[in-house]
Amino acid sequence: MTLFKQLLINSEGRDFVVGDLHGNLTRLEKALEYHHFKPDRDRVISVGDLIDRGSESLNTLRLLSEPWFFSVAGNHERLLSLHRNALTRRQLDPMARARLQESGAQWLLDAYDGLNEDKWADFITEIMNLISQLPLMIQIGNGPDAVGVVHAELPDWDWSRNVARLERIKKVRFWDQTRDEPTIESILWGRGQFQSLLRGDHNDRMVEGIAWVIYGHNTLHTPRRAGNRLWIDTGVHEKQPDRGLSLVEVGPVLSVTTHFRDLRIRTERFSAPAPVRFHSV
Ligand SMILES: [Mn+2]
Repeated sequence: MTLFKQLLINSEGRDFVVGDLHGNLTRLEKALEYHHFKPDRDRVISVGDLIDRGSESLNTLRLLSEPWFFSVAGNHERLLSLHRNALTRRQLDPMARARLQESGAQWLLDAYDGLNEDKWADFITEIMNLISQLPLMIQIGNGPDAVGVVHAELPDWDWSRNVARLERIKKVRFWDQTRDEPTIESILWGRGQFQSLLRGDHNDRMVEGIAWVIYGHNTLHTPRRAGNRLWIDTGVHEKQPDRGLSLVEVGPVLSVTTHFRDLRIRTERFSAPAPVRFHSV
């Protein structure tokens, strides 16, 4: 198994790509209710960062056992896996503990401090098993209409060249090793492309070989598009009224709905940018 996952087109129902959940399962359930989500035929694909900061981290991660739920990994899942040995042996050093605390993993540290030996072993085993299923890139559908899902950014501007990078790395090896994999870590951690977008650079730049790429990781007030790239993390874990959870209904036009904390709901539609014309020589 590789770190790339392809989902066949969902001809029976709808697909929703959802922004960073950060332990806010109830907010997702409310949003899905609004969209009349049908678990027997619709699907949810998450951009990663299921855990930390919110109070429902474990149950949000457990969504991975649902047949209708899929996710790429985010840097928060990766951070736990980088500390897996120390966590499993219960030998966190103060620096690792501070790093986890800073990233919002108090839910995990509470269990680390509070559970007896057997319960902790079960707890950490379940978490690491769930995390190590995660791919780093998901492709929904096939051909020119396919939609890509990635947590942070792509190291390459051609979709299939990124897929090729992942296919060189065994999934088990990636999740077992406790150090970074330099050729692909920007998929989980990168912020450079988003920062250049904020500076106004590369606003129309396209990722070749795919209709759309949807990202989380960088928090915005409203979803933002540049070329065929779309960022949808609108900060569900933040307390401000104008932050919320965004979902993209996948189709010929992307329909993006943001469910704000103050209960406002805002929907925006994005049609595919004009295809690049090729001249035959
Ligand atoms: Mn992130």
